[in-house]
Amino acid sequence: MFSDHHKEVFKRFKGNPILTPKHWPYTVNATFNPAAVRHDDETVLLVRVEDLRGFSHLTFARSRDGLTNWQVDEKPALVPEPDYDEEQWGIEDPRMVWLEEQQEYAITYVSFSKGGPVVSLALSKDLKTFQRRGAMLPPEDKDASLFPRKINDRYVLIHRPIIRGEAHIWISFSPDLKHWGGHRILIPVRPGWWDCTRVGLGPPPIETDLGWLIIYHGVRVTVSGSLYRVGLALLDLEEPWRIIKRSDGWVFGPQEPYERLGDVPGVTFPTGTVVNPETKELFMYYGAADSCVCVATAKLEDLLDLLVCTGKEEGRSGR
Ligand code: BMA
Repeated sequence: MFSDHHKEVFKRFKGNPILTPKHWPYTVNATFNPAAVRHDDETVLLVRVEDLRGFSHLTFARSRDGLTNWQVDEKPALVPEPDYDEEQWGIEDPRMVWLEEQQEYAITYVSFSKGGPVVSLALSKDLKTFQRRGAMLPPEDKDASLFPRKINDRYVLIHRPIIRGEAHIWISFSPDLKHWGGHRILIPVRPGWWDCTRVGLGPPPIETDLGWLIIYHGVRVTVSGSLYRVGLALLDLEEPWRIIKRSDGWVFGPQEPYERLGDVPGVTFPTGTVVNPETKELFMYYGAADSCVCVATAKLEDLLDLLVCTGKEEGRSGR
């Protein structure tokens, strides 16, 4: 009835958590939900840092092996900008992709407007200077990332609006990163399942020979709070609104004390991956219990095998 494939496909790094407020050169409450890229021979995390007002900003931490010896920048890279209406109460949960065609990084992050959370976009060629593009779509919206390349000449965005109280993952398209259309539901919540209350994109989509690998979080509300677990899906390479496969069960979830104890217990929230081009090992960076940054690894091949062997074919979405 249920395959053992799902068990232990990810291995937690023994040195978890890799980043905590103790690593910060200034006083902070929590460090979590980081974007991740490989840049200049280093793994670079753009970490969400919550200050003692409860507002978040984004700061870089770097490591050669992506596991140890993290160097945290003295100063934040992006702080909420009062000139932008939607950045009054902090900026959170970045996702970052390298746009090969235009040789620049796209950072999508959550900021708070008077109307609720929105997704904002910043572009950067060097991770030192940032060009803010403002809010992409109306509230309420979160958990967004661009695909690393245009598909059929259009930028593609995965995001998670809340509409009529429903929190499904959506996909949208744009010719210029400004005007968005073709909106449709991509990965819906599954009533009764572990991902019944809310779903949201985790790290940016990963291009593989079999399709775009999606790592997403699914939420179930219980009597003692929300459980944030992790599932997988595979999207068609050229028609990314089409789900080829979706995992039945979760492949990762709160287990360790650092995932079960913290500001928000029971949360594993992946937001960045780095894939080693030689070994095809995938490093998944995640926030644990909204308190610290952790990493778990998996073989890319094992994740795809799991989807191909046990995933369900969902057919066309966007009903
Ligand atoms: C989500 C986001 C994340 C957070 C998670 C668990 O809605 O706000 O930043 O990690 O809830 O609290």
